[in-house]
Amino acid sequence: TAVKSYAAVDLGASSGRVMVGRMTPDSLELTEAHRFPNRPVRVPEGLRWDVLGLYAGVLDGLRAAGAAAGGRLDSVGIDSWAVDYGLLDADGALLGNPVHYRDARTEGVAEKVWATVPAPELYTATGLQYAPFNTLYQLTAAASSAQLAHARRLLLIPDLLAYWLTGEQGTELTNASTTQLIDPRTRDWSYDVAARLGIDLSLFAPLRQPGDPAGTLRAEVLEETGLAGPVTVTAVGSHDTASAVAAVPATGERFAYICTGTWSLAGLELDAPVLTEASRAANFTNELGLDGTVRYLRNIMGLWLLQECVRAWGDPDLGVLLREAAGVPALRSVVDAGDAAFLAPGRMPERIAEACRASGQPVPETRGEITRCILDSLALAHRRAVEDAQRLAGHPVDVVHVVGGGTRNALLCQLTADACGLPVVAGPTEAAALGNVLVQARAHGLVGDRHAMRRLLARTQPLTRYEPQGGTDRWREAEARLATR
Ligand code: LFR
Repeated sequence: TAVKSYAAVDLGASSGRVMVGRMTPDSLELTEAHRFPNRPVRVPEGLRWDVLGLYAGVLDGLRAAGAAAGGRLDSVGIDSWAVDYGLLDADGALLGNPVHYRDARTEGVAEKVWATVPAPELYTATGLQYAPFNTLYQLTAAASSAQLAHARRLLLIPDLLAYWLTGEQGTELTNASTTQLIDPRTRDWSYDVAARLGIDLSLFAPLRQPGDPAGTLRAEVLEETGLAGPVTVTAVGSHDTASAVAAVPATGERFAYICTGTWSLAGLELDAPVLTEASRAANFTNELGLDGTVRYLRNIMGLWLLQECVRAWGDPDLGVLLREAAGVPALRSVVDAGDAAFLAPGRMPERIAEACRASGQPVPETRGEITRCILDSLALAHRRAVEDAQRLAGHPVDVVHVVGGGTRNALLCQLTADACGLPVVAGPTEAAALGNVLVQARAHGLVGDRHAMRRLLARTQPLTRYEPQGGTDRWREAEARLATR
């Protein structure tokens, strides 16, 4: 059988990469063609994405991907972080640099939105957990801006890049579901919410589903990348977390997943949303996945906490830090890794120390102690999310799949197994890129349904199993320390 080559553009909050998946119906090999930094830039107006820099990285990546695949790509797919967008004017030109979701402009905006659509009603209508950066709040924050007044189109980040590559506009559904403007029951726009909040849905291009064709690379793009045309762009789960969940190598139904990276996204794949008041109070979200599935999960601050400390410390060697952390006694102090107080950049070691002091726990001082506090806190937050999700959805699990960057962190994987009291299966690391590749392959008939995709992953990807150790009593005790704050 002929080998097919699919390029996956996968943009994370701190780096972008273009990967090549070489596939036959029963083999899958992923290689990295190009990796480039994604550095947010602070200008006087606030924190912005350098989206032209990212697009240049994508073009470099496609050139490298083509070279790796002998000049021919069968398709290209794009995924990135969620919620953020670019605005286009009537000529189709980008109006300014997309605002970063960690920008402060949404402070205090939710209360205004809730005055019009009460939070419980907003939850039943959209299924989304409260996060200050949901597109709905960003658009409300920007309501009187000159940019929005001039905007004729809003494209989410992966859709914006797809537009530049192909000239065609669309709004991919999994990522659209993070805007808080989609009804998870109908999987269509939440017309009523948008109307009441004065959000113009005609700004959005028509919805498209993962697997839909999304155009072909423009002639100029072919020329710039040296690719032989025509090259199709295929819509994938363009929310990186949707692609990562698609690549969870589960073999049954009774599993939880944790997509680790800058964030930890911990939860379940369900057939229907959970829109109860208890679910809202627990801040669980119902984002949309492949084939009518719901990604029922909670956002946890994730390795962002550690990345920000490492940045504050002037980039020491991560291996050394983790070895030091492994030598620190477990669970001396923990912080609430779900707390939005950790969202903004800056002063992270101090903020973690302050949180420990405020909850009456020993204050971690050395880098090793702070790193240990972060890893224990993440494992604890993983435990809470996995437990809460099972209870709220009535969907018990007997294994936790950890995918994404955190799979490289053996201590975090072991602590997560210990805290959950369940085996952890870690891998694949490049889950988002693999999910991206597999949805393209499926659209082109190379692999069957999403269960077949998972079986192929379980067979072809290196996975590491961690058995839970030491009982969960000490984790329950640590949990109580945060609850009584
Ligand atoms: C992970 C992620 C999360 C989303 C956050 C902000 O990369 O996409 O799922 O909540 O970034 O967009």
